[in-house]
This record gives sequence, structure tokens and C-alpha cells, in this order.
Amino acid sequence: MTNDAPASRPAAEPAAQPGPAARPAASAQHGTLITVAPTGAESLKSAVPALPVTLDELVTTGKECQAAGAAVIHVHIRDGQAQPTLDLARLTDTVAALRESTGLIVQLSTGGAVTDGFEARLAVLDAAPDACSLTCGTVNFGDEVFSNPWPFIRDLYARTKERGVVPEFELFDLGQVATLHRLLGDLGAPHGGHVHCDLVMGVPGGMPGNAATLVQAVSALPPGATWSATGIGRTSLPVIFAALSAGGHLRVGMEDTVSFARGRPVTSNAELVERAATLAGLAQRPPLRPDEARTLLGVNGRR
Ligand code: KMH
Ligand code: ZN
Repeated sequence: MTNDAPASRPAAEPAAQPGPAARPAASAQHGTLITVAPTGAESLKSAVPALPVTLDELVTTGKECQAAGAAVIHVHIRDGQAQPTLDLARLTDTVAALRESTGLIVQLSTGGAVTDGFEARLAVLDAAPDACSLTCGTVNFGDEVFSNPWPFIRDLYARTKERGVVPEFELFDLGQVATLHRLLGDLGAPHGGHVHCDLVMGVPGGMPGNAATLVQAVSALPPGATWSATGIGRTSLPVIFAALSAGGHLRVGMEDTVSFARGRPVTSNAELVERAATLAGLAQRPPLRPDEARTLLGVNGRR
């Protein structure tokens, strides 16, 4: 989902930074995991021409974003008419193509679009991604409802464990943090043994995207969990700064914001990743490479 334009002015031209491949390995504690969410299910290609919707566009975006500092790609796909789809053959081809052309951890969305049914969302795991998103509760989503009842959450989590797919727990509000505790209490640790969460902030209907809320949410997470945060629309930059200062990781991309600055549309996902990587570097926590991210998240090596 994207919302409004960010409230910030354009960032100053950043100083040149060595790319992630050019620097020595960072320890996970001292690096920043950057996830790119390039497409989402909400924006129309006709309204956002820079949105990657074809497989070629997605692969090109993945390569550019890896070069800019991303280690994980959160994937929604589109059909031949650029509409959101969970078509299994397309998902399987997408996983293969991203693996072929990038080193990114491939995380498929199990959220899909608000119109997708539970069976199709569960079947996403049949495409055998490295990782998947797993939202821990139902949330109002603008004028829609993003439905995630407890039995579905539980079934999806059980299936990630059976299939050896590493879940990322998407948390849109504090009640969902409580559900995450319930899930781990009932079914135990995820595949890979490590709990990683993503705070999705600023959705109209979810928790607001500001520093005070972020600190509260982080304090409620399970001990030992790592977390990233993403701010929707105009909350993108405040959430990046709050997450970096609180020791968190980052998710950016056109799924979450289509404005780079007030009145200035995003021209590519890579420029959002570049900005996040620059800010992470300034915070002395440079981007983690994909191999470092695999270690952090407990994701298997390349399949
Ligand atoms: N498109 C939203 C309804 C996810 O990817 O897991 C759900 C979403 C979350 O984007
Ligand atoms: Zn998503």
C-alpha cells in the first residue's frame, strides 16, 4: 500500500559510498538488512509507470537494488494485464528467475491483495521461496480489510515449518505482536530458528509511523528477535530514521511509497534502496550483503 507523499524535502546528494560488494563482511549486529518491496498489490501501473510489473522488470529491479544494497526482495507479482495475481506457475518462474539473476533472498508475499482468498495465499509456499511474509492479524487497510484470522495464521505458520520456508512476521499493530507471541508459544520457533519481524507502520488502520510507536512496538517483541521497519507513504523517512537509531533494519520500495519527496515521484526502486543504504552507512551500520543476511535470518544457502 502506498499513501501520501513524504513530508520531507529532497535529500541532499549523498557522498559516494562503496557498494556492499566492495566492502568486507559486516557483523549482523553492525550492519543493516535492507529489504526492497518493489511492487506490492495496490498501485496501478497506469498511475505509476516506474512500477516493475513484468518478470523482466522485476529481475532488472532486483539486480539494481542488490547493487544498491538490498539483501532481500519482498515479491508480489502481476499478470499479463499488470493486475495482482497469485498464479502458482508465475510465482514459481519468478522465484527461479530472481535466483538465476540475483543473490537476493527471495521472500514471496503471502498477503497478496486484499481480494485474495486464504487457499491461494497458503499455496504461495508451493513456489518454494527462501522466505515469505506472514501477517499476524487482521487490520483495516484504508477502505478495505486485510484479513488474517488466527486459524489462517496458524495454518500458514505450520506450513512454513513443513516446507522449510523462513517466515518474516509482518506486524501492523501492537495486537499483532501479542498474536506473534501466541504463535511462537503454540508452535515453537520458525524454520531456521530465528525470529525476524517487520513493523509495517503508517497504514491507514494500523499503527502510526512515528518514533514513539516504533519504540513501543520494539519493546514488545520476543527476546532475541530482529526487526525491520517500513513506513507507508509520508511516514517512510521518519520510520527509517527511527529504525536506524533504535538498532533496526529497513524495508523500502514502491510497494510502500511512490513519492521520493514532496511532489517528486519515485523513479526507481533502486533510488529508494540507495537512499536507505546511504543513511545506514551514515549511521555506521552499512548494508548487509545477501550472504550475511542469510546467516542473520537462518535462510538456507542458495537452493
Ligand atoms: N497487499 C497487502 C494487502 C504482505 O505482502 O504480506 C498485504 C501485504 C502484506 O502486502
Ligand atoms: Zn507485501
